[in-house]
Amino acid sequence: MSQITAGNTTISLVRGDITEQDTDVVVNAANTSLLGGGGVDGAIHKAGGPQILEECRQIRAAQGGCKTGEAVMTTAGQMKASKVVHTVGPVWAGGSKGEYILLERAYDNSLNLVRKAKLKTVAFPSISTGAYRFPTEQAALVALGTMVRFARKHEGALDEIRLVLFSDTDLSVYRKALDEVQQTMMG
Ligand code: AR6
Repeated sequence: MSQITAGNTTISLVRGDITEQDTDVVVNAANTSLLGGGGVDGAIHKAGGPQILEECRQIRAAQGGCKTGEAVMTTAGQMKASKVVHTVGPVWAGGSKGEYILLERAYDNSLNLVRKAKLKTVAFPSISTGAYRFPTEQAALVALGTMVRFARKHEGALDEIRLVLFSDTDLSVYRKALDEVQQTMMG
């Protein structure tokens, strides 16, 4: 399964590069400093150009970075998307340190920023499953479950929520999670 519909929103899985997505918004797997890093964060700043870091610095000056589970929005610079939502997922520490709820909040707060900006389509990477080591199987269920709940709660707010997976392995893990979500939440 590669896509489902919930509350008029298509939730889809693709293999690809987050920086090349044609959605209104792309989401960055940032850190609390908002000053850049490796992985998705490095790729987004490289593709979008220095304007993104400049806006991140302004946000830092105004509110002192971004806490884990929260999200902020900047321009997308030279990327096709018009905005970047920077969110900070939790660092995996075994699962009993609030990681699940913090990951859910990262997705939910990002989706709410997109909705409040009246933008219609958004692409997410697999937040926290790289440098932050959250197990992909569990992260996929959190990501997809949060998206389905959001789409139902805010019916018609977004047209598409896309998850962009960087490897075939991650894509197949997310496909399996989507099957599970389909059976447990949509059945
Ligand atoms: N497009 C889509 N997915 C990607 C891309 C890309 N261009 N590049 C990597 N991935 P990570 P995290 C995948 O480490 O775990 C940074 O240094 C990657 O294979 O980017 O939330 C930040 O500054 C993995 O599956 O994010 C933070 O310090 C997933 O995206 C920290 O890493 C997330 O990997 C955040 O760590």
